[in-house]
Formats: sequence, C-alpha cells, structure tokens
Amino acid sequence: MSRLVVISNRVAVPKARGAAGAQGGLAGALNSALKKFGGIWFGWSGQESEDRTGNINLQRSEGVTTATIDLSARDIDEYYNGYANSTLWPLFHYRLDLTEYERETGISYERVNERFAECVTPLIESDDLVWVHDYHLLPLGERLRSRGLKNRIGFFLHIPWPPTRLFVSLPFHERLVKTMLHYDVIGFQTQEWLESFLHYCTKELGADVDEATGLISYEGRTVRAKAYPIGIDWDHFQAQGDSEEAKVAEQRLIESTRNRTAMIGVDRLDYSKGLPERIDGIGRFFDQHSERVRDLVYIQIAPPSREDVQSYQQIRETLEQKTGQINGARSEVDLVPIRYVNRGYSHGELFGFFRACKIGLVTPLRDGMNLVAKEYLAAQDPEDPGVLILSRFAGAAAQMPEAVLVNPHSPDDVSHAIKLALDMPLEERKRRYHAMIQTVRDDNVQDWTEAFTRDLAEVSCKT
Ligand code: ADQ
Repeated sequence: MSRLVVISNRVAVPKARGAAGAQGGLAGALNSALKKFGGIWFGWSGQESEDRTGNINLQRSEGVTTATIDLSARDIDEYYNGYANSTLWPLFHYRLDLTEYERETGISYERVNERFAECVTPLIESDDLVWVHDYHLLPLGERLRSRGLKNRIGFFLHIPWPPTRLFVSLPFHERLVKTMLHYDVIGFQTQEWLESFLHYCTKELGADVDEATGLISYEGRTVRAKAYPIGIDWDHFQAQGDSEEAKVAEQRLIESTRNRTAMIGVDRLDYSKGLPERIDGIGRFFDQHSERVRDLVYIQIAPPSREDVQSYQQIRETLEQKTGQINGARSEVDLVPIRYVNRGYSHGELFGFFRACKIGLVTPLRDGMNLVAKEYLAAQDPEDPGVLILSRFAGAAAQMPEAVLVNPHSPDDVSHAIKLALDMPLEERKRRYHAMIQTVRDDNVQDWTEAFTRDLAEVSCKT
C-alpha cells in the first residue's frame, strides 16, 4: 500500500486532540487517515522564527509522523493573517465586504507555498499519495510539479467554493485556478461548491468540462473534481461520550439549568458562523414570547479564533455587545438567559453538554460542511433526542434536510424555528433524528478519507 503524505497549513499532533481548546474539524480527520496509511503530515508548526535554513522538525506521536517548519513574522502576517484569512477566507464565504486585496500578501502567499514545496519534496517517496488541504495551499500542486514530482496529488477544499461572479473579483483569479489544475483529484464538501468550480472552469478558463463525471480537461491535463462530504469520527466521539468527563459535564449542565430547556451553540468565534445573527434571532424569540424567557437558557461556547485579524476582533465585540444587551434587558436575580463562554472544551465535555441540551443551534451564514451539527446529533439520546436547528447555508444541510432548516439572516425565521423546536412532539423529534443519524454514523470521517484516497490511488501514475 502506498504511504500517505498529508500537507496542510497547520499540523496538529494526535495527543492535542482531546485537550481543551478549539481544534478545527480538519485535525481529527487527518489524524485518523494517517494512522491507517502511515506516512507523514507536513505543515507549519504554528511557531514564529526567522530561521530560513529550511530546518524541518520531525516527530513521531501515536503512530503519526509529523514534519513541521516555522514561519517568519512576515510570512505569518502576510500569508496566514493576510492572504489566507483576510482575502481567501472571506471571499470564499461570500463576504466581499470583508475581503482585502493586497498585492504584497498575494506575493507572500505564493512565496510560502513555494517554501512548503521546497521543504516537503525531499520527504516524498515516488509511490506516495500526496493529499493537500485547504485554501492556504491552493497553488501547492503546481509548485510540487515544477519540482518534478510525478506522484498522484489530490487536493481537498474544506470551505465553500464561491460562485463565479464573486470569485472573479479576486485579482489574478485565473492564475490561481490554473495552478489548481495540476492536481489529479480536487475534492469539495458539497455538490453546490463543486458545481461553482466547474462553472468557473468552463466559463472563465474555457476548459473542457464533463459535468456528469467531473472530469476537467485543460492544456493536456485531466483533473477529476468531485464532492466528498466530510463526516465526524463517530467511534472516537462515542467513546468520548462514554467517558466520566462527558457524564460529569452533562450532569453539571442539567443541574445548573434545572427546570429550564437548554439550547446550545458551539462555534469558533468566526463571522462565518453567524453568531450575532443567532443572538438577534434569540432576542426576537424573547420579544415575541416573553412569557417563555423563564423556561429557556441559551449557552454559547465560542473560543477566540484568528485574533490577529481585525474582522475577528470586531465580531467578538459585536457578540459581547449583543449578548450583554439581551442579558441586561431580560436577566433577573435568579436568571440569565444567555451564557456566553469564551473558551474551548474537550470533545468529551462537548458531548455531555450537547446531550443535556434539547436544542442545538448551528446557524452559519456560510459553511463548507459544519461538523458541530453532526456532533450535536451524535450526542443525542435516541429515545429522547433534541432538535437540530441548522442553517440552510451550511454544507451539512444538503445531507440533512430533516433538520429544522433556517435562513440565519432572518431573526424571525430563527425565532420561529426555536418555537417549533420547543413545541415539537417526541414522535417528530425521533423521526427527524433517525432520518439524520444514519448519515452521521455511516458517512463518517473514515469513510471520507477512504473515498478520497481510493479515487486518488486509482489515478494512473505519470511516468
Ligand atoms: P471549522 O470552521 O473549524 O472547520 P466545524 O466543521 O464546525 O468548523 O469544526 C469545528 C470543530 O471544532 C468541531 O469538531 C468542534 O467540536 C470543534 N469546536 C468548535 N468549538 C469548540 C469549542 N468551544 N471547544 C472545543 N471544540 C470546539 C472547517 C470548515 C467546516 C468543515 C471543517 C471540516 O469551515 O465547514 O466542516 O473544516 O472539513
């Protein structure tokens, strides 16, 4: 069997997984894949240093070898905070209003991709499958090819691919997509993002695209584009749910919310997750049903994220303000309607919290998939499941239409969904839960890695 070389912006060693703190869905998924295949996970250490000697730090932990490099202060500022998180992230989440276009950060993005290629190439053996991840590394395939790599190289985008009309606002958009067409397989979370990409290739590049098979022919090369919806690590999550930690967390929440229905939201503090809009929806519910304020408590767990980027500082302020306003107006000596917790928890604790909450609110304005929606369901008691309120703009909505789907921009819609969830009879809750849980259990992260790596392995080697 071929080894697997995973390349992503950040590398997270497996033992960090259970630790308290926000860890993106990507980390857990990739650790599972690497344990199965053996091989290497290459990326940025998360550390800053001015060392340009190309020193690579190799470590082995729980069956996974990690290879990391440090980045300079300038690279972190311009490649990571700049082009990746102030240009591509907002643009790909349809937020033109937050998208910054700076020529310098674009140049740094290319430079760091080149440095990644330079450092990882000597670690790659001729038969390895190479799997590149996410928007930080869109041009890496082309950089690896320019160094003579003939391996099968795949790419997976964890976030949405924007509609062509938005994407063309990116200076040098053609150049970026042309570099992507050096991969052999390109994966997207949903059919919708896949279609947007194929549309761009047809309309803007004039590539020969077969919509049915996802095959793109361009300048003598053929690339396969396909949707591979990511899932959770079901077994791991269930095991966490059986832990003492989960039981204590569940009990703690039940006791502290006695006689009130608990609703929960767990999100990185990111503007794409629709947090202020969600608080507006909850505020609207309290306005429309003031008699029910005493029945309800909303718990928002939102650890800070990308704090060096200005738009992330703003979202934090906005959220604190809105939460403060509602609590100020609606609290009583023995009652606070919204609990806002600005930190991360382990998956065991999250399992316990999810299980204790009768309503899960997952309302991003735009999201590639959203694993929290799946984790919430995975933590429910099948005999008395809670209700998932899910944004129709999350990739997960395409897989789970039985959730209570909402338009997260509309406070009335969110308020109405809360009312529906609170009053939903047990039979209907069970029916919806059972319709969704099969997808969550069966289309899990192991299945996802298998589907992607199988397709990549089937590509014939270039000789
Ligand atoms: P994210 O934007 O990070 O991931 P998501 O899919 O929801 O979003 O994954 C978040 C993960 O972090 C979940 O496993 C969750 O449990 C964990 N997490 C969130 N808040 C936490 C907290 N307070 N404490 C501890 N853990 C917390 C990106 C894309 C998504 C896509 C994933 C995977 O933006 O659309 O689903 O990658 O491909």
